Amino acid sequence: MADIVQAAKLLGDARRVVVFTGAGISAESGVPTFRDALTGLWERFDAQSLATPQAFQDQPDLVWGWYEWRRHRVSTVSPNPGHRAVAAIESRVPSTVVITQNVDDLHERAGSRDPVHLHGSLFAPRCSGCGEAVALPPATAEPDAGRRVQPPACVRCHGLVRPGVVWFGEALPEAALEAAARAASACDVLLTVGTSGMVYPAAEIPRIAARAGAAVIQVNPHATPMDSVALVNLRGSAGRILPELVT
Ligand code: BJW
Ligand code: ZN
Repeated sequence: MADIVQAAKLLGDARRVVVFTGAGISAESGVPTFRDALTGLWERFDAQSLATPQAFQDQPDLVWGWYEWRRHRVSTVSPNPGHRAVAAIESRVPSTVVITQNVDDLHERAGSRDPVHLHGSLFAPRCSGCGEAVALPPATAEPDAGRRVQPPACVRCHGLVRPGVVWFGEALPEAALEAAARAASACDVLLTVGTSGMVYPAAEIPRIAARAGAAVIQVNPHATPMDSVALVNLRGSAGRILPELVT
């Protein structure tokens, strides 16, 4: 049986589905993947070093400038057929749980009900001192790529406002991680889409599902460490393969 036919049958027969996504699903919308994120004027920096509490402590204006540039980028793009296919899976199988590592809001804008965000959001900044949530004005003007931008100060404690994302070395939001692990251990099919599967503990989620007996289907144009976990590997872009899976 062709892999795509086998995957569509597994998905069609499933009663409990988890869709686990990474940066690749947003690539065709024009959001660079994490490991390709530093393009253009940002290319002299290293994403893995910038996404750390240490970088924000040492150079808050550099880190805030990067996130403001990304917040603006995301707010100017639209969900693609991959995001819409995920929402279509949810419509067919209402108990579907969407778990994303992405900090964009493209699943929500495609119609996904309540995606679990394991790594936070570009749109939920908070004070680095007292933790208070901070509302920012819409990202209407694009900061120059590569430009430093001073983060705003908290009105309560004057601490620096930081992006509401999970950096390396920080704990994932407990409720989100628990919900993700619970859904993964109870599903029939887990569809993992557009993730390098290199960042933990998120990369455990497909492994939890496989250990619990679920069929793992992977969609990615390239080989990843998840190849050996997946029952079916669909090599190709999310925007092309996912709509084929739900037709
Ligand atoms: C397409 C496509 C198309 C392209 N269609 N596909 C165990 C072992 C080793 C290390 C660790 C471990 N456990 C923990 C660690 C340390 C660390 C870690 O994992 N390091 C690794 C690098 C080795 N983990 C942490 O530090 C985590 N915290 C932690 O463990 O805390 C412990 C603790 C407990 C209690 C108290 C205190 C501490 C936190 C990890 C946070 C990760 N955050 C980031 C940044 C978020 C903000 C931001 O975006 O700036 O999250 S890192 C980055 O990686 C981002 C992503 O969500 C995440 C995953 O990346 P993703 O989505 O897979 O993207 P890419 O770019 O890697 O891959 C894209 C894929 O798409 C590729 O495969 C392409 O082929 C594919 N693709 N086009 C389909 N059209
Ligand atoms: Zn504060």
